[in-house]
Order: sequence, then structure tokens, then C-alpha cells
Amino acid sequence: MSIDIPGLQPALLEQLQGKLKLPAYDPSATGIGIVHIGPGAFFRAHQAWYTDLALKYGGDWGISVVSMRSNDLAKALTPQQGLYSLVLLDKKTEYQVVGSIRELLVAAEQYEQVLQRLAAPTSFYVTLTITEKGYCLNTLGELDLTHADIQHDLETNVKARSAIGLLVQALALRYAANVPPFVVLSCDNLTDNGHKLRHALLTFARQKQPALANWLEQQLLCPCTMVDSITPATDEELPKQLAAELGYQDNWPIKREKFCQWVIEDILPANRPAWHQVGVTYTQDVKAFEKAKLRLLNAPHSALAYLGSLCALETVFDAMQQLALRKFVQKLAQDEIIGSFHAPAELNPAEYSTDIFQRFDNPAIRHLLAQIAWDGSQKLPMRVFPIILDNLATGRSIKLLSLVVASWLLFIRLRYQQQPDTALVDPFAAPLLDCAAACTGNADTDTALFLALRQVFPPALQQSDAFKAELTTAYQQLCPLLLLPKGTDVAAF
Ligand code: CS2
Repeated sequence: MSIDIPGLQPALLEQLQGKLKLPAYDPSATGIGIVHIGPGAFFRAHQAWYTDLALKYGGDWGISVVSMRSNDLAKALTPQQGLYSLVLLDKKTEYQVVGSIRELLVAAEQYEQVLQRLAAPTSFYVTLTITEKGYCLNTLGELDLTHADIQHDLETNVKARSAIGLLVQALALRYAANVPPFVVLSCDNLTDNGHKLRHALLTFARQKQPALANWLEQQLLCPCTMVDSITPATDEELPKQLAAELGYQDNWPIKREKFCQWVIEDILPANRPAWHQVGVTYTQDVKAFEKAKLRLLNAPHSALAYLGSLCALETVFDAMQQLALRKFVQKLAQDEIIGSFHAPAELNPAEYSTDIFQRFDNPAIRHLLAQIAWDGSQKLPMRVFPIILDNLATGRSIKLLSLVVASWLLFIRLRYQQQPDTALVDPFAAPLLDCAAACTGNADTDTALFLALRQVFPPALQQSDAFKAELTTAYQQLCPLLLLPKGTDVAAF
């Protein structure tokens, strides 16, 4: 990078006036009212962006971001005083500077500061994007008390390793100081995210300090939310693109599609950021929105990720250009997903699905299939298994859904075949790769091996003969994909 290019700094904002959208408030004069745990790209593209827009309407709603372990973001953004650029990828690219991040902390290094920030009476909201695995839940959606991090946090009072442990420690401090609990908003793709989070926090608190659990039972609010915006990981090109277009250096910009949606259960206290002024929807029935999104966006996403990876494709866009894959996901949505849930009154599922496929078709977005394929053991139980269970209960077809599950199993086998030494990105990589190693290519025995994994498949699926049969047939059908030479045109397959 040329030394002539200035770095993104509050002092630079003046010079950038008129060149791109800038914070409509003074970031440095904004106090902190929100703590965010797990500040990945999605948080910066979504909640931090909504809050940045809402800050135009006032309030001390700056965000303190807390990474549990990694200090990469703090290193990148502290010199920029929390400022960063957001690039919206559409027919026309749009650029914006977001100013809502006011502090960057790393729990592993600044634990006391993190606790103080969470315990401060001025911290009214905590938002979370810790991914599915960060909640440490079992297949029934309850806190897994055997999880190593949860056990550690239950047994000791030192630095918590899990977000659940950290939050309960902070809530205990508030309880002791007679400060009401903060509101905790899960912004992850979990079914019923608010309820599961609340239940996990209460279960943990009950084990640790029953009086705290009773207090939380009365006072703790964990609204359910639905979040949506396709956010590919930042690549090396993005800072270069910004430097070329706008003439400044940003240590870690973010990009996403223009579409963005946040639906929040309407139980927030009156004291809240002006999110409603900037497009956030409040509703009593988040579940309906969340089901629609998990089922019609995330489930087809995973289908494309696994089938596309088996066909050696790289991005969602590439996968959508393969007629066979495009038709598959369209049929999946049409035949097995749309009828599986009650859509919210304001949403037509068929149109919603068509719009989602159009978003997948955005040539400006290079969304890597690998990014979506990660953590299958955590994602499929949220986005695919519930549809299968609902369809089984109502006698609807599960054929294509079973094929999605089979494609995940073959994806694991492919990873094992191609790269036995590199870890599969999944908290259950070890047992999954053990299954892959024991596979022989016989559909009956291979699928039985995977299906026996109690930490992945809920009992209702393990015990379903109909699912077993469909899974085995689908697996058999897909097996030849493992043998296809790289670059084969799947449309011809
Ligand atoms: C994707 C999601 O990575 C994945 O598993 O399905 O991150 C998806 O892009 C978002 O949920 C869209 O809002």
C-alpha cells in the first residue's frame, strides 16, 4: 500500500464529505449503551450498521465489541477509533463509513474490563453473533452441561470460556449491585434463538447460584430475532478497491449485499436505539419470519454449499449457474419447504423464495460455498432437520431434504479423501471424520455410521425408518459424485 494514502481516522471524515455516506452524528461524542459479543463480519455488516443509522436520532448507543479470544479486530480497528468501511455490492457499488463501534475489547486479554463494561448500568443491551456452536446446546436445544467450556465455567469463577458463562458472571455482578439485567439479543441463525438463549442462561445460573436464576426468571428479556443479509468474508481485494476508489486505507473493511433485514420480537423496553426509524421490524411473531428465512434461505444455501462443493464449484453464484443445481434448490423450496411452515401474514412464501434465489444470483457477490459448508453439524439441525421432522409429521415428502443431508455426509467423505490431515471446520470434526474413515461406499452401513452420532442427529431422526430409507437412497444416488473428475459439468450428470 502506498504511504501517500491516509488511514481511516475520525480526522479524515471531514475530507471524505460528499464522497461516501458518513456517520450522521459525532462518533467520538457518543457514549456506550450496547455490548456486542462475537464481532464477526456479519455483526459489522448488520447490527452495527443499523445502530449507526439509528444514532442519527440520538442516544448513547455506541457499541463496545467483545471478542472472546482473537485480538485481530481490536488490532485492526483500534487505530481507526472503531471506524470502518462497509461496501454494498449491488448493480452499483455503494460505500459507507460506520461509526457505531466505540470500543474494542478481547475477553482473553482484558477480562476485568469486559466484565465491568457488561456490569455497567449504562450497558442496556447485549447483542450476540457467536454462531450456532457458541451457545453450547445439545440436539434438544438445551444447554449442554457436558460441554467442556460449560463445565469449566461452572466449576471455576475465573475467566469464563463460553459466552454463556461470561454473561451469567456479568449478570451476577448486576444482581449483586441491584442493577437490572441487560436485554440480550441473539442475532444468530438459531431456531427460536431468544428462547434457547434465555433457557441456556437460566440453566447455567440455576447450577451456579439459584437466587440469581430466580431473579433472572423474573427480569431477563431475551427477544427472539431474525437477521438476514448475505455477507461474504472480506478478501484481500476489498481494501485495495477502497483505496483505489476513495483514496484511503482501511485495515478491515466489510462487504455485503444491499438487502438487509432485522426482525425483533416486540418486547424491548422503551429505552432503545431508534432502530425502528431505520428499517427494523418489531413483531410479536418472530418465529414465522425466522422459520421462513432459515427454511427458504439457509436450507437452500447449505444444499448449494454441499452439492456445489461436490461438483468442485466455488461460490453460490457459480452453483446457481449450474442448471441442475438451480433446478434442484428451486424444487426443494417449492415441493418440500414452502408447505412446511406457516408464513407471516405479510410474506408470500413463493415470492420470498424467488427473491432469495435472485439474491443468490448476484454476480457482484463472491460468497464462498466453503464459508457456508462450515459447521454443518451445527447448521443442519437448525435449518434442515426441523423441516424434515415437520414433513414427516404431516406426511409430506422428505426426498430432496434427505438428499441435502446425504450431500453433507459425502462432503465430509470428500474432505477426508482429499485432505485427511486438514481439519474439517466443525466442532464435531473428529467424530465426523472418524465416520468418513470407516465408510466403505455401502449406502446402508455408511449412513448408519453417521446417523448414530447422537451429538448431531436428534433421537426423532435417528429413530425414523422413513428418514433412514430416504437418506440411504439419496446417498446411493449421490455416491458417484465422489468419483467425478474435477470440473465435470454437473448439468450433464
Ligand atoms: C449462510 C448464512 O454461512 C451460512 O451458513 O447460510 O450466513 C447466510 O448467508 C445468512 O444467514 C444470510 O442472512
